Amino acid sequence: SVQALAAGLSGGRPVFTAWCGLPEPSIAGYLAREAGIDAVVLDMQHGVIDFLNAARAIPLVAAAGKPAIPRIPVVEFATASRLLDAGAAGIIAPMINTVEDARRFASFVKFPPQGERSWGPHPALTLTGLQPAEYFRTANGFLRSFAMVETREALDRIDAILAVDGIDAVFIGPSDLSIGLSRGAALDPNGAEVNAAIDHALARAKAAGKLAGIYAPNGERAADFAKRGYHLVAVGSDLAFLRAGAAAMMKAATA
Ligand code: 3PY
Ligand code: MG
Repeated sequence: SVQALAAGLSGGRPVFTAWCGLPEPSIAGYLAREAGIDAVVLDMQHGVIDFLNAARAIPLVAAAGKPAIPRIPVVEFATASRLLDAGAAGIIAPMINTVEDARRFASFVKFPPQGERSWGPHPALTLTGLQPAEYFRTANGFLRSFAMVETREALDRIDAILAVDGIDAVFIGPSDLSIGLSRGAALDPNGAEVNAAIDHALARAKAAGKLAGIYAPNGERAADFAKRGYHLVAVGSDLAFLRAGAAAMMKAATA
């Protein structure tokens, strides 16, 4: 499951990932068992998930045979290494706006000589079943780093961000991107300007031989992104799943 993300992303069909923000680890573990869900994001930026919640959720997601992909808080790159030690298969880093941000993020995801990740992946060794020397030799190849492009600055520099060694993918945040592209005038993640940027970002990632992921707030938008050709499509969130399920069931109950 930890190693499966890389293979899934190059499998010719999109990887659909649930998006968890609620702190109870079993929610991620249960969602990992739902049909159609290939992976689970643990959102430590805007979700209520702290390091311990994430470290406990990762083996529950792995027990379902699925990869866990935490999103770290802004600039907390050291947390990326700790989450990989805990058995995360990839990391999403928000607000990567400069090449320097991208380099710093990649350095915490990749071991030397590619990066500067410190050694100590004890839970990851248990989850993968790899011997230390083999994990060290292969981890840079199977762990995936997603640099979030969600500002005007980042979009302007997307080629340079994609060119950073150790950055495997860009990940589009349509909400922040809409705020940035409108210079703070509007939150409009479904607008024409954002949609054009979404196609542009995917094209640039493909031109660079790298991957692209994106966040979708509902199933319809997720299907749209999958059709456009995104490699990873996050469908969220756990709270949205809960509310949609409650609304549908209560509508039926009170009909
Ligand atoms: C955004 O849309 O800005 C995101 O970060 C996705 O949650
Ligand atoms: Mg965002």
